[in-house]
Parts: sequence; C-alpha cells; structure tokens
Amino acid sequence: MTPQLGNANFENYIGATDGYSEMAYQMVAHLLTLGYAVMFAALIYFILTLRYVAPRFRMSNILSVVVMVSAGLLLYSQSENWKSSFVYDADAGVYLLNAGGDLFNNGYRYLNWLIDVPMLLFQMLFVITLTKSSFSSVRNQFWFSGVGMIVTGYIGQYYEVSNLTAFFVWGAISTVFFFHVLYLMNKIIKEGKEGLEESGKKVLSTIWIIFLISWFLYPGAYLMPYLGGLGEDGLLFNESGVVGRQMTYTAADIISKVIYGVLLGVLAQKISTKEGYDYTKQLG
Ligand code: RET
Repeated sequence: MTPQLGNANFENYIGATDGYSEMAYQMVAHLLTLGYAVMFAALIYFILTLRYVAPRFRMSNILSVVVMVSAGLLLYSQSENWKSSFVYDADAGVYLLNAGGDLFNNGYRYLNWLIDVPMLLFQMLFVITLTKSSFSSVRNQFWFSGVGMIVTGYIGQYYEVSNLTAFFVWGAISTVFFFHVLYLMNKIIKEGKEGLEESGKKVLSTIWIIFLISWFLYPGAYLMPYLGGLGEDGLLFNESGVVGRQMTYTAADIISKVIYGVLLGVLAQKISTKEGYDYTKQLG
C-alpha cells in the first residue's frame, strides 16, 4: 500500500514502506555528518591561507569562507532532519518514518545552493583576468542562470514521486539554465588561460574538469530514484538509491566547494608569486 505522502521526497516513501536497515540509516547519517565536518575544517583552511595570496585575490578566499559557513550550517540541518524523520522500530528491526515528526526533504540543500552557486561562480571571476568578456555581464548572467537552475530544480524535486511529468519538466527547464552556466564557465576559463604560464594553464584545466564532473553529479542525484528504471519498481527506488543519493551529494559538495576553492587558491598563489608577491615576508 502506498502511504499518503503527497509531495514528499522518495526517502519518506521508503521509510514508510520497507524502512531502513541499520547500515543504510547509519550510512546516510554518517555521510551528512562528514559533509558538515569537512565544511567546517575547510573553513579554517580558507581563513588561514588568506595571506598566502596577493590582496587582489583574497576575495576568492573570502567567498570560500562564505560558502563553507552556509554549507556547514545547512548540512547540519539536513543531518538533524534525517535523524528526526526516521526512528528505530524494535519490532520491525528497521528505521521507520517517524509519524509525529517532520518529513525528510532535500530542500535544505537547494536553498544552500542558492547562496553557494553564485558565490562559486563569482569566485572564478576574482582569480582569472577576462580578456574579452565584461566582468559585470558575466556576473549578471551567472546570477540569472545559477538562480534559475536552482529554483526550477527546487520546485521539481517536490514532484519526484507524486507527479513524474512535473518532475521531468522542471528538471528539463533547470537543465537549460545549467547548460548556460557551463557554456559561460567554459568561455571565461578559455579567456583566463590566455595570459597564464604553462603551469597556471594546467591548474585551470584541472579546475574545469573537476567543475564539470562535480556539477554533473547534482542532476544525477536528482534523478537517483529512477536511474535504475522508472516508477516504484526501479532498481534504485529503495534504500540503495537513498544512500546513493546522499553519497553523490556529499562527493559533489566536497569537490565543487572545497577542492575547487583549494585549486583556485593554488592558482592565485602561482600568479601572486609570478607578480612578485612573497607571502613569507607577509607572515609573522
Ligand atoms: C538540479 C535539478 C535537475 C536538473 C539540474 C540540476 C542542477 C544542479 C546543479 C547544482 C549545483 C550545485 C552546487 C552546489 C554547491 O554548493 C537543480 C539538481 C541540471 C548543477 C555546485
């Protein structure tokens, strides 16, 4: 029997029917905890490395700090949400939906992206030098399409079980914005490479690759319940899909926010050194 869960995310449907085994429940709890622990650790890193780069690049570190605080807090809420949504049932031997509590919803993440996506995109603009495009035009387009992508995806995720047509249509609209963001990022990375030395170019190429991989993981997580087949009989419409979704989100978050920020810092440090900025003289 399908429970009356309306627009709830599929995690609740699994919790209300089969329930979660100890392993699946704990894996999700641990992944969410890992997520916010990494954000708070990296927060310290971005603060401490602020002076390693010339002043004009420091905005990139500052934006990483903003991203770490917002992601850390939201992942903490997401983790509390998981723990209050499902409770252990000793008779059934699994974790079941907590009848008196909040339902589980991935929406905290989406609202976090509303802050983080524009910040991550702007960060690039503070490290590279644009040769053809205008700073304010790229910044405005990043805002527009970044926000458009998230808001439409946020609406779509409410329909992941209750209305598959709405789920895919909103997802498709979101993808149009996503491709615009990818197009812009690719364009400015190419421009940014122009004035750089070989080693700087290499870092920028790596940044583009990890950007592409990690950003594509998010739509993968959105589609997760149906990656093994459509409908409630699909191979991933169960606890494996739930764990898979949180694994994907956690990996994507660590790569797109932390590793990306660290690599931008490495690039900024290379350019700073080349321009004669010696950070060892600035410390102490
Ligand atoms: C959604 C909805 C389905 C279609 C697409 C999506 C793309 C999401 C992306 C999110 C990136 C988030 C980042 C967060 C970092 O803090 C909204 C899942 C294309 C690309 C980088």
